[in-house]
Amino acid sequence: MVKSSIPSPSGWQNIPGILNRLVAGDFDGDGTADLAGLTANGGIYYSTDFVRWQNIPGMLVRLVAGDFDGDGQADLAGLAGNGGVYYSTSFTNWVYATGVLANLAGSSE
Ligand SMILES: [Ca+2]
Ligand SMILES: [Ca+2]
Repeated sequence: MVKSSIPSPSGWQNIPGILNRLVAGDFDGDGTADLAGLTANGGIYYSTDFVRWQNIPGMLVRLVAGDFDGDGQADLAGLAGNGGVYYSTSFTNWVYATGVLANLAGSSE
C-alpha cells in the first residue's frame, strides 16, 4: 500500500477572488487564523470567514501580519511601492511609520 502525502484537490476549498500574496493572522481574535493578501495591482484584502474578502483602502507591494498593539488580534503592516512602511490595527486606515525599507522580514516574498 502506498500512501501519498500530496493533498487531494478535493480537500481544498476555493475562496472566491484572485490574490498573488497571502499572509495569515488572527485578525478578529477568535483564536483561529484568518487570511490577508494583495492583489496583482497592490489592492489589500482580508477575510475572517474564508468566504468574503474585505478591502482595506490603499495599495501595498509587501504585507506581513503580527500583533503590533498587543491586543491579542493580529494587525497588518506593509510596504508601499516607494518603500514607505505602513501599518494598520483598525483595518480601515494605514498609519505611516517613519522610514523607508526595501523588504520586511517574514513578508510574503
Ligand atoms: Ca480569526
Ligand atoms: Ca493587534
